[in-house]
Amino acid sequence: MILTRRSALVGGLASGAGLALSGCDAVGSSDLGRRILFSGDDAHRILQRGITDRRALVPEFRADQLSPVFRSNGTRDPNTPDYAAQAANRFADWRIAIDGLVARPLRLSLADLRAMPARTQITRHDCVEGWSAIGKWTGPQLKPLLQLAGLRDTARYLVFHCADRMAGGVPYYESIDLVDAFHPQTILAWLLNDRVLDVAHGAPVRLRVEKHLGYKHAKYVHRIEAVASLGGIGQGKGGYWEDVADYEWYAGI
Ligand SMILES: Nc1nc2c(c(=O)[nH]1)N[C@H]1C(S)=C(S)[C@@H](COP(=O)(O)O)O[C@H]1N2
Ligand SMILES: [Mo]
Repeated sequence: MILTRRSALVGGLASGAGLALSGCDAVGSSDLGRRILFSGDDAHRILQRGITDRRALVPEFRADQLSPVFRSNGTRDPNTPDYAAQAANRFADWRIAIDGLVARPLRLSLADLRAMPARTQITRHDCVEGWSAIGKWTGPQLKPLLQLAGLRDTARYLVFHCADRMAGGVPYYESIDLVDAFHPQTILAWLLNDRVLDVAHGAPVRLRVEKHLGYKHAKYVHRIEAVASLGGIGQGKGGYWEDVADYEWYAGI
């Protein structure tokens, strides 16, 4: 499944604007690719290619391709007193903070997020535990929210703090860099398949960072913190699973 998406992506680019060699796999495995990589082509162009690839969109699907059931995985209910109270009140008093290295720290309500222009995308979610599902996600793109907050020049990563507690009481968290944060398909989803996001899938708001594996898609996000380094967060590897199970921080597909 994952390979399929990667070949679809590389294939899509190949048929596009002459960027056939965008994927590292493609570059490494073709003769022309090897010549470009190893014949003194300047590093800038190779870097440029990598960035272009990371900015490309992942495939989107048609409504008739939606999975009949979108599984839930990991935490299915944070079940803390605070979260339970918020959920009982249908998240009317819930706020999401955007802070850290920003000029204007924000606290936004669910109504604020719902009032923002939204993107809807039908994408495939790939969990490392061996299942995939196609779902339709709707919510504001992250980029305009970050522009509203005014990221400082020193900001390099966004940390997504979640409401659920994992083994040992440590909170789930995830992080992404600015290339992924500004990607058009990176959204804060509050609708799944045209319905208000349920608790099992991350209510009231979860990250969709479509170029990445499932564990990067933080559910129950209540704070987005802009930081210069991931060193001081959790155990410093950029995410809960990265910390406890050595999952890759860059989980690109
Ligand atoms: N806060 C939080 N986010 C999380 C998890 C979690 O346990 N807690 N599990 C991750 C994993 S491994 C996957 S595959 C997806 C599952 O999302 P879903 O429950 O909507 O299918 O959420 C990710 N985000
Ligand atoms: Mo997962």
